[in-house]
Amino acid sequence: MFWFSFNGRCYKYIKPHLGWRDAEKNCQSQGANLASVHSGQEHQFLLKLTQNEQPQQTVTWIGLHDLFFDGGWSWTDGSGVTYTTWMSGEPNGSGGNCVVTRCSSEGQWCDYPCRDGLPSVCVLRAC
Ligand SMILES: [Ca+2]
Repeated sequence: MFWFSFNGRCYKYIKPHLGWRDAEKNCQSQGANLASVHSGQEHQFLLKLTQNEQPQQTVTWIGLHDLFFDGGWSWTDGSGVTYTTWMSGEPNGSGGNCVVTRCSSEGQWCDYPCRDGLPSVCVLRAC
């Protein structure tokens, strides 16, 4: 699996199913973090990237979580939460403090149980 660049950052789809914390650790081992998303264009880019790697709609970890306190969303790469694209009715807090993309066919987000083993996307700050 390769890194793909968009707007000066690089993204990689991670196929093996990992829990959210292990997915973040796996990204960190490559000098990266789970992906953060800051615009509709970046969201569309990530959706296409994940669709190319896995055509079937598959919920996929990104770096958003509210593990510090309920509803206090933050990105693992330390960037600010300036953009969100939640699926209707989400986040609903049911079982989950970690966030997936591709929850809907448009790739919108849901909060999800952090322990679930899922594919993920890493982002490198520079590439
Ligand atoms: Ca949810």
